[in-house]
Amino acid sequence: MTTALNWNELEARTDWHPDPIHGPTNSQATLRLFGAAESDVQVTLFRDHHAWCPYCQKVWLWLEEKQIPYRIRKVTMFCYGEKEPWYRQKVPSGMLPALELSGRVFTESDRILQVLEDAFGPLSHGLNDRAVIPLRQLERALFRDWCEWLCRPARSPQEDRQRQQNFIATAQQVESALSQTPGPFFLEPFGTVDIIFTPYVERMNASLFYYKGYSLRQHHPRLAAWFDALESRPTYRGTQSDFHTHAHDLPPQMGGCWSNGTPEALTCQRQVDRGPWLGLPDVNYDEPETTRREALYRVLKHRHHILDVNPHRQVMDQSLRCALTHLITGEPCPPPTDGDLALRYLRDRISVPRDMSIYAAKRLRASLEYTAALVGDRQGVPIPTQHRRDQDPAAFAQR
Ligand SMILES: N[C@@H](CCC(=O)N[C@@H](CS)C(=O)NCC(=O)O)C(=O)O
Repeated sequence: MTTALNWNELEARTDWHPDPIHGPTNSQATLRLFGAAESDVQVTLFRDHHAWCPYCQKVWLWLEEKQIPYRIRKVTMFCYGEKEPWYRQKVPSGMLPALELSGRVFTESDRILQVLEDAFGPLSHGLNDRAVIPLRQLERALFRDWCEWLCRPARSPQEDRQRQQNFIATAQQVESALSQTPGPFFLEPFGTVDIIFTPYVERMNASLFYYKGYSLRQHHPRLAAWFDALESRPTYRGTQSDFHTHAHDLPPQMGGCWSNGTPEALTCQRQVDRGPWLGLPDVNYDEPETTRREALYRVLKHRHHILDVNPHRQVMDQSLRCALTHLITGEPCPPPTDGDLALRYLRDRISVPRDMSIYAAKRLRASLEYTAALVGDRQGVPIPTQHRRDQDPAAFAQR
């Protein structure tokens, strides 16, 4: 057992100093230059603060892959806060993403990709290439079967299984499309089609595991190889989310996600919510050795607000220092009474990649849970499913 390090001692324990503008793809940047001068930037991407919006991820990944210098302005989604009035003036519907290019504003992610393609050239294959169009249609078919299975309550276990069969049949068409090329991607080389599939297949992987006990990576080997190949790209790693984030960001966005209540689903849910997080099939590359220091740096940066929003504010300062002490030293550090509630509240609200990378989040959740368990087994305030105003970014953004 050890005692908690103070904030200065914790500050001294991290040498993680990311460069959001010039470094690898990351969700914190508000400007990306790829070697260009700031005065050359012609593009602004409007995307959501939390990096939850799948259509935003599509455009974001495209810009990163093509290395187009761009600015990022972050906007609040209806499900977690108030839409910024300045954005309503630009885009009256408030919908995301939007893109500004040479003074003109475009919405609808496919239209945006077309505009980008016209201005900067395609990312390997063009959106209207003969090989691309049927694959885009296949992506929408998979999306529909996923929505049907996940987002509409089944009247019976048979109905749930029927929808599962429909989804699997379409996923097998995706498997067969992936097997048409010798490499892991849809077409050679990596390009537009992979980007179009990425946001929702990532969300399918997370949500079907959590709500249906179904692992895409386990049942679909070509999709598993495709994920592995995606994860070899720093661009994807920078936008990649995890199971916990998606399991809880999707319900308010999709109008509900329905568990089939099977023992497999309940086991998966428990692991996603309570750990162990290492070993979940949401990531398959090796853990970098910097992840604990990254997690520490990110918490320190926002610690005042993390303390302010905690419902157990009075014990959170010491409890959090205990968990961070464990994170960085590996030593158990018991928090005060009620530290279990305070720490589990934060454990449930780490969002990937908004706050940190996938492995950093796993390490932080593990230390929060380990430290919480030293004083109690009570769970924190439940995560809402109708909205996520517990995640309102307004106060973080002001800082
Ligand atoms: N068809 C649109 C769909 C965009 C869309 O549905 N965006 C959602 C977020 S994923 C949105 O902006 N909703 C309003 C909000 O949540 O604030 C596209 O491809 O861009």
